[in-house]
Amino acid sequence: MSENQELKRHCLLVPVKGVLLTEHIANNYKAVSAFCPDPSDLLIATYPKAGTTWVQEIVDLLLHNGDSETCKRAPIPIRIPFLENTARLGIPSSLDLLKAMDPPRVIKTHLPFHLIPKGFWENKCKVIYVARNAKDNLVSYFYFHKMNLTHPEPGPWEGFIQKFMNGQVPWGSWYDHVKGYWEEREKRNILYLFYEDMKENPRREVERIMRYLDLSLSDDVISRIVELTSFEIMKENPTTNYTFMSKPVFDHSLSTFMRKGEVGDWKNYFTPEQATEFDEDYEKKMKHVNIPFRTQL
Ligand code: PPS
Repeated sequence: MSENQELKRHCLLVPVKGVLLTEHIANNYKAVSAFCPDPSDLLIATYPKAGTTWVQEIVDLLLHNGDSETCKRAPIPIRIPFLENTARLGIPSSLDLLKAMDPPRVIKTHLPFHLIPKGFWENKCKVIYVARNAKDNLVSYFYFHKMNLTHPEPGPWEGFIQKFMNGQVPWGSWYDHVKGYWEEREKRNILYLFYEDMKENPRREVERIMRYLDLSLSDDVISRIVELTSFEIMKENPTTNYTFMSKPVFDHSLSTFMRKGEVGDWKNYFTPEQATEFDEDYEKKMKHVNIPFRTQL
């Protein structure tokens, strides 16, 4: 894409407390940081493209006893507002949406741990964090940059790898993000999930989420939720596949939101040299933590 087209996207990245955010979200941060949740509210936090929508849909179905019709009542960002998001394309700002909802509410965020409004910790809200291995997360984010016209143009693949490694992407460093929540997970009672575990055994992870939410659903309902949240069904579900959001926000002709949903897809994009360079850098950045990421199943 040419520089002119790049400018047309109007996507400046602005640092907030050391983390790059898109301009509209950075400008909204002061209001977001003052948001005070109810103790009954649940937060779903992720680095972008780690499996947010998947967990959102699982949680909504768990809270509605697997009732698929109720869970089609509205597109996912209306059912589960995206905390820091501003108004666009007929979807009101999330702070406005939340004002109009009675607790307990479920809220999505991509903010790193240190940018989460303090009220979530003061009120001891439950928090589910989902993490995905860096290489698959990066590939998914690269394709998302192509189709999300509110993100900067990703540029060539090789250059995007460098941007990701340097945290020069919206919501900043993947490394700091996954470490930030990992280090706080026990103290704050955060349920820390992995995308790869969900792919390996979705039922086990749905049950894990159910227990964290203090719910007890029948085996049949759990089976139904596992089926309704499969990649294939969510890809066809108009409330989860983001077809409700089109240009000038998402251009689905460039890449679909529900793209592949696989573990190990990175092997189709990284050259052996790129993988080696990435892994060497990864070892340095992650050497003080032992987060059990898996890059293949
Ligand atoms: S966002 O924009 O940050 O909210 O995106 P997010 O939902 O976190 O991530 C999108 C990726 O998750 C995949 N996905 C799934 N994989 C497996 N099963 C299910 N049910 C599922 N739902 C979403 C989606 O396909 C994106 O990953 P990629 O690798 O790009 O396909």
